[in-house]
Amino acid sequence: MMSSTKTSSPILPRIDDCECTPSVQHIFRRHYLLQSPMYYIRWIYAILYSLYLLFVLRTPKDRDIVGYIENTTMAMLIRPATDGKSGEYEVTVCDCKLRASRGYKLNNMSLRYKTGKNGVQVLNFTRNGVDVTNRCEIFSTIYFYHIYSMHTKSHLFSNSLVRHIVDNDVHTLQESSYTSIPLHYELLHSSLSVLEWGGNMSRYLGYGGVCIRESVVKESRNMSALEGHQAVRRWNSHGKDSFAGKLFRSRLALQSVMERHDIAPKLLDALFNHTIVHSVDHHGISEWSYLRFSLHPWDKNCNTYQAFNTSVFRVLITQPNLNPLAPNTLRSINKPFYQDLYRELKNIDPKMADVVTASVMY
Ligand SMILES: *[C@@H]1O[C@H](CO)[C@@H](O)[C@H](O)[C@H]1NC(C)=O
Ligand SMILES: *[C@@H]1O[C@H](CO)[C@@H](O)[C@H](O)[C@H]1NC(C)=O
Ligand SMILES: *[C@@H]1O[C@H](CO)[C@@H](O)[C@H](O)[C@H]1NC(C)=O
Ligand SMILES: *[C@@H]1O[C@H](CO)[C@@H](O)[C@H](O)[C@H]1NC(C)=O
Ligand SMILES: *[C@@H]1O[C@H](CO)[C@@H](O)[C@H](O)[C@H]1NC(C)=O
Ligand SMILES: *[C@@H]1O[C@H](CO)[C@@H](O)[C@H](O)[C@H]1NC(C)=O
Ligand SMILES: CC(=O)N[C@H]1CO[C@H](CO)[C@@H](O)[C@@H]1O
Repeated sequence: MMSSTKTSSPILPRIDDCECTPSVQHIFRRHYLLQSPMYYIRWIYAILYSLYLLFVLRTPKDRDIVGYIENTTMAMLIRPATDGKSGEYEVTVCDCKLRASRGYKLNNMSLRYKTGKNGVQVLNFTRNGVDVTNRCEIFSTIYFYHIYSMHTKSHLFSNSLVRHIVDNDVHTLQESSYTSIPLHYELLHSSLSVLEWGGNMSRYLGYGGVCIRESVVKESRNMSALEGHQAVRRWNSHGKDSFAGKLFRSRLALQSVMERHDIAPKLLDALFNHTIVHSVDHHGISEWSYLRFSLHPWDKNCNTYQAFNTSVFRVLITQPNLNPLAPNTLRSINKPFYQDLYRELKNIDPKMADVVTASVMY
């Protein structure tokens, strides 16, 4: 049962509310003990595996670009072509605030593609008003926008949600408080972060995220791409078994499980992003980016060193990285709420249900 609500503050999208205040100290301790060592262990694996991958990865093709967009939260931005041509779709981003190293800035981008009997075809792509035809650059630009803007939005409500769970002692959701706040603290303040800080990059780990931290925080303040339920309703039009359709059905499943377990309905969207959207999106990112491309969207081609950097980044940061002894997946938590949710998600897609975690863990 939900305990009485001491504070009724709304759950807010604040990525930078990640300081170690007294009430969340135990979560920082748990994170340093159980989750953060996984990055050091996995680093060795990432290096070795990436050396092998250099021999097998191929450059992105049109179907990789479209597959990536349709099977990650980028799917939320897909619209039928404005001139109404059937089978043609557009993805358009304006007023983006993201900056990359070496002084580059992504202001806007627009992709148009076609699906049909002969497979998919990218028709045109513009970035900052300039046409780009190189498939590597197109993929890399979309990847850059997705991980630092769209995906980041699934992290945004987590700090506030965790503080709500802790401050109100919501026992049913205890597992949903793990790791998220300390993880965000490390991303925004640690010198080991994968994000650049004033153009500086961690020298210790040897992988190279290329986005500037301050620009990620700035971009995260604009949630208009996710305008509440409108966005959610639109997903259903993609078809029941598309990525977006499955997310739509998962949200309904979460809603009914929350009702059964007496969890305040106001937590729905935050909890949805924090558990299902975040982990399923990570899974999509890593499945659809086993390719040879540079992390920097303005690199004209991808040399061996850049391909290696990208691969280390993917294995270490985008691939789900969990402590096998404390994975915090729904499946592994032997408590009624999480087991109930796991069962419902399994009816939608068993593979998807297995990757969902109770909180933002990586
Ligand atoms: C892409 O091409 C179509 C016609 O082929 C054109 O109408 C549209 O404006 C172009 N889009 C971009 C972003 O260049
Ligand atoms: C896109 O960005 C470029 C500059 O980077 C700007 O000149 C252009 O007007 C922008 N286009 C749109 C549609 O906002
Ligand atoms: C970035 O590195 C430069 C040169 O090493 C240093 O002077 C500067 O203080 C660093 N900036 C930050 C924000 O750490
Ligand atoms: C690869 O990562 C290292 C370490 O962060 C970075 O210094 C380097 O610039 C990156 N190289 C490329 C080509 O992205
Ligand atoms: C927020 O992002 C949307 C596109 O996702 C854009 O149209 C809008 O202009 C942005 N707003 C601000 C204030 O940057
Ligand atoms: C996250 O929550 C917001 C606000 O409740 C919601 O509008 C949005 O659709 C969710 N984001 C994603 C990626 O599902
Ligand atoms: C693996 C997977 O889920 N692939 C899906 C990617 O998106 C397309 C279009 O929505 C689906 O048809 C695929 O099944």
